[in-house]
Amino acid sequence: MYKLVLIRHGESTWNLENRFTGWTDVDLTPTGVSQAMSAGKLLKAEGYEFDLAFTSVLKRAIHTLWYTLDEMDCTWLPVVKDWRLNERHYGALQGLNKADMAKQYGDEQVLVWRRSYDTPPPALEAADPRSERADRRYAGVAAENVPLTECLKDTVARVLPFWNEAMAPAIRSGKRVVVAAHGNSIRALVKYLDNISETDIVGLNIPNGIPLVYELDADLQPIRHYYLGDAEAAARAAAAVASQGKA
Ligand code: DG2
Repeated sequence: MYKLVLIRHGESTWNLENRFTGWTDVDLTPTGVSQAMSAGKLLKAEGYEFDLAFTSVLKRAIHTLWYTLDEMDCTWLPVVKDWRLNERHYGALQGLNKADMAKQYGDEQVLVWRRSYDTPPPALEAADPRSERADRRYAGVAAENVPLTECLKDTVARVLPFWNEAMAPAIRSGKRVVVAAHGNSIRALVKYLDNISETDIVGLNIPNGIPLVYELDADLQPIRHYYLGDAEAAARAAAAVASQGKA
């Protein structure tokens, strides 16, 4: 049996301000740092050890990984950073307040933007100063692959190839893997692993900074999954994420 640990980054400055973030590279808040450290403490107390870590190219996830690994005294671990683990691109919504958008457009519309499987939010203009197309961290990525908006289906379409080419082979080779990523890049992975329908994935919310453990069989099929620590607290935190898009 293999174990895979997924961690959504700790609270970011824009999570705190309730703003759509996507590919915007915002930092952790002090609460986010302490959530990442708690994740590390919990993993250490439960006897977890890792051989390889994966994260996105966004600092809220990268720093979460640092703080988590530091608590486990293993910042020496090899880390693979890849844009395909980035958050879902939130298009023209990036920077806007989720509750304000719900007041303006209604809770239902915001739910569609946040959680519909195949309806993307309005796209950024390529020339919009918020576009990441000119960011040199994406210089090696084909321009058409640097999104101007994404729905979850688009995120699955980039996360899955990365799973197949990098993560799954590492796990199969016996490496114990930890992933620090984002609400929607983790939802994309979980949808694939648990074969969740396009309708049911709407109701899945991932809380910040709580390790989500997947036990996988020899074919990397999930046997079971659970949040480490207080399951009720994890459920409350997931419900709070769901409410962020309400007026
Ligand atoms: C959040 C997720 O991403 O937001 O982009 O606003 O995980 O990087 O903080 P993260 C964002 P929701 O889809 O939950 O609104």
